[in-house]
Amino acid sequence: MSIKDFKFRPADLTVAPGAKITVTNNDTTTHTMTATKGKAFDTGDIAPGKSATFTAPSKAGGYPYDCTIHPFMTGTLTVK
Ligand SMILES: [Cu+2]
Repeated sequence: MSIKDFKFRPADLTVAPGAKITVTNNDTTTHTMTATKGKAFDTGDIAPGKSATFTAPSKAGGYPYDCTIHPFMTGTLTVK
């Protein structure tokens, strides 16, 4: 998935448990993709033009996330 214009694309993503997810930041400012509860996943800072990969949780469910730098950037990762 990617980030562009302060939006996660797609914001809502469904993946298999334990899937590897790569996030590419196509903006000109740093972003993160961080689970809002329970530290389920966190890319840390992704600099402009860079990518980060994280592992989806192994437990099925819905995991809301945001960018810790820009909390208005939100989405939900669904594991099933
Ligand atoms: Cu951000």
